[in-house]
Order: sequence, then structure tokens, then C-alpha cells
Amino acid sequence: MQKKLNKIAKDTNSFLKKFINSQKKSNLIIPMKYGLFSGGKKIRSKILIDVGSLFKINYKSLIIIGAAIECIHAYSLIHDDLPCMDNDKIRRGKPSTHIKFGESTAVLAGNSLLTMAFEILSYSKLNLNKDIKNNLINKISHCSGHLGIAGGQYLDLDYENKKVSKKKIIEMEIKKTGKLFSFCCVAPLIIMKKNKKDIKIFENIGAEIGLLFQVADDLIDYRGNSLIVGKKTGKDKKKGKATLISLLGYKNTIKYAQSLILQINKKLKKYGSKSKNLSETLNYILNRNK
Ligand code: GRG
Repeated sequence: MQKKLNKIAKDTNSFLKKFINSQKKSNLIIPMKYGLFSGGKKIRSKILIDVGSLFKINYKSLIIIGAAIECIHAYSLIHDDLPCMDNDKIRRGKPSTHIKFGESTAVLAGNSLLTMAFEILSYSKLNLNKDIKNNLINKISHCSGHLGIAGGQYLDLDYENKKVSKKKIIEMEIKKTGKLFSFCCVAPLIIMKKNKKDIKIFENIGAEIGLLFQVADDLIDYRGNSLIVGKKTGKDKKKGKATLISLLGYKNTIKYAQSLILQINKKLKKYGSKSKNLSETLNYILNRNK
């Protein structure tokens, strides 16, 4: 698994470096590169490639689409660490972007990474027709905005130090984290021009994978070693974050995550051995230590 992630990271970073270096220089390029290339597991790109392989989508196109996803992911991490959000000084074992470059630069580098995702999806060398590119941009915009990542982040901050129901916590985690995974799962179906019903099925699988990812992230925050994780751990409790662990306890949350994996695998059954890679990624997501 680690070997596969390393290959995806190498191919994605090499595309992104070429893409950025082909543009005119600006003062924001260094902080943007810092947010993009300071590590990162590339798990979202792996999910995209796993689902893409169910539909035999060309690897090169998936790497380019994955690069756009990683830009939005890097943007969300830069903004998540800001003092007005989660106020975290360390990310991926290094000073957060605003610590290294200052707050205003971090905000602008984040904004520029968001718009770069759209530039990449409309890139002439992404070998897809214009309608498909338009549909991909429409979907990723929807997943990033007030009904997706940004809306989920709002709820995450709003729920601090409040008693929140299980349903609301799940809804918040699906928006904050799940929506970008939904895009990873749906992009291959958009490329294949699948019908609305199939798209909905994969949107839900993506939301469940994202929820699993966020629950695993919360478990890492609860029990993880900050030196391995590359950021402070035990923060959720200190900040009064509404998580499933705060509501159900540690052991029940692990059981919940395991039941999510069973639920997702059930939906993948009809793809037989072709879904082996995706199932392997689900186990990695739950058992990782960073
Ligand atoms: C509108 C895109 C957008 C952002 C603004 C700040 C914000 C709103 C949203 C934050 C969303 C967020 C940070 C969710 C947490 C998701 C999560 C668990 C991130 C960690 O992902 P990993 O472990 O990171 O894949 P690496 O370092 O491996 O890339």
C-alpha cells in the first residue's frame, strides 16, 4: 500500500511542479508550493485511482484530476490551521503555512490553490471533452463550497463546546471531509457519462469513505503520537470538538468505523475482484497511524 501511495505522490507532485513552473512567477508560488509539497499521503488521489480502475479510466487523466483535488485539500489545510479556525502551528511535522509566511500570505496562497484546481480541471492537456470538464468543475465546486467543505468547517467550529447529536456530528463530518471523497468517487463516473442513479450510489460511497477517514482522524487525535502524526494530538478534547468519540467513547467509535467498512464493502461487492484495491485502501484508512 505504501509503495502505491508513494508512486501516486511522485506522479502527482511531478505534474503539479510542471504545471506551476509553466506559469509566470509570483510572490505566492513559494507558500503555495510549501502547502502542496510539504508531505501528504495522497489518499484522496488513491481513492480516485481505485474507483477509476473499476471503470478502466486512463491513469494519466486520473493523476491530473487528483492533482486538482490535492490543491483543494492543501488549501483547506492551510486555512484550517489559521488562528481564526483551528489555530494549529504544526502541520505534517513542519510549521503551518501561516507560521512560516504570515497570515495574510497563507490566506492568499490558500485562495490561489483553490482557483488552481479549476485551472487544472480546465487544462487543455487534460484529455477529456469540454462537457466532461465542465461537469467535473461543477461537481468539485459544489463539494468545496457552503454545502461541502466550507459548510462543514463552519459547523465544526460552531459545534465546539456544545452538546451535539450523533446525526449532526455525522452530517458535519460528511460535509467537512466526506464531500471531497465524494468527488473522488464520482469523477470516474462523470468521465464515463454514467446515469444519475449510479452517480448517486458512488456519491454516497464517497461520503461514507470520507466519514470513515474523518472518524479515523479523530481516533488518531485521541490516541496518536504527535511525533508520528506530524501535528499536535489530543486537541479535539481540549478544544471541545464535537466528535463521535466525545459522544460514543473510543471503543464504540472503532466499532462504528468497522461497521462503515463492512457497509461500503457490501456496496462494492458487485464489482468483484476489481474492487480489491479500494477495499485495501479502506483498511489502510482505519489502521494508519498518521
Ligand atoms: C472551502 C476548501 C475550502 C476550505 C475552507 C478550512 C476549511 C474551509 C475546511 C477544513 C476542512 C478540513 C481541514 C477537514 C479535515 C480533513 C482532514 C482529516 C484532513 C487531513 O487529511 P490527510 O490526513 O492529510 O489526508 P495529508 O497531510 O496526508 O495530506
